[in-house]
Amino acid sequence: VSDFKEVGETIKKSKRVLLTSHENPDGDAIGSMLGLGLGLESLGKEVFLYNKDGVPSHLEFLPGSDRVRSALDSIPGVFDSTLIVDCTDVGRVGEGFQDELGSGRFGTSIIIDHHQTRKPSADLHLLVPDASATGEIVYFLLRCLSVELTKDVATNLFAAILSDTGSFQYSNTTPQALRVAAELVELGASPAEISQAIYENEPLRKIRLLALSIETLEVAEDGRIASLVVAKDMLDRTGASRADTEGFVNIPRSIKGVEVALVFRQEGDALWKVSLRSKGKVNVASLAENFGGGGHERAAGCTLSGELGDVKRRLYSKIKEALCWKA
Ligand SMILES: [Mn+2]
Repeated sequence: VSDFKEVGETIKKSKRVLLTSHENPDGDAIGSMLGLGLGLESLGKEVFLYNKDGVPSHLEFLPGSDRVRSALDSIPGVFDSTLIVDCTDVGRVGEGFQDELGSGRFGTSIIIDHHQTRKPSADLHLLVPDASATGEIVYFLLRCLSVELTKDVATNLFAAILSDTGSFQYSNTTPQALRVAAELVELGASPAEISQAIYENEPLRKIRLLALSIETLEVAEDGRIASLVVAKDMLDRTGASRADTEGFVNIPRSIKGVEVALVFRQEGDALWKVSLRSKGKVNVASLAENFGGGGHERAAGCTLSGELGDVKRRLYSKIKEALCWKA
């Protein structure tokens, strides 16, 4: 469903608006939330920003990020509408949010996202699967609302699109994504400054964690599958956090001949969060769905319980099946 008009009308009528996105947020989640929030403020809306996990340090440079609160209790009152960006499943906003959503405090709930869903979970939905990022949808939504896009809004939306297209490298880098990005640069977004802030600002602990994780590099199926492991003790040894594993999966993916790349991140003694990436031959979203996860064709995730060797076997056998159909 992509009804800009109905969503736009609901937003126009709202005075007090809560914006949120998924837990463990990425550049698109934060950038599109901040861009939309700042844009709506220029329309005179009272805007509140919430993310369960706050803003990751590499995104703290984004204008407005200091206003994101990580405790819902610290934001008082009732909202006319609640905008949930970059997140089709209200459950991913964080524990308890979905239950509270029906309490009447949050007004009309609106999901704005570029992912497909079979099971919409809000009152209204603005879903544009052709969009490269939620930031791209927000750009058009703000235009529909006649918001004048400031440099701060442009910076946030550019960061959102930059993140979700992998710096304009992934298959979702459409002509429209590039046109919107060009427009945002014209409005004052600086590609060089934004890229440097996001990609050349890693905490040392993250690189130390990567060094340990790279030791676990493993290839299988004639080099068509490659994986890394991030075990809990590696986090302890380096002082790194789970969020520091962001982007690790690009290392096995970058290897010549690899079709599917994985990172196994230990969440509990026998609990593994798996990130999957595909170069295009295997649809990793449907693969992840076998294990209760999901995502995009080329980027997906799931969580499996069991001993690592067993978890790998179960996943690899599904990947092998998928690879069998492709030369
Ligand atoms: Mn996104």
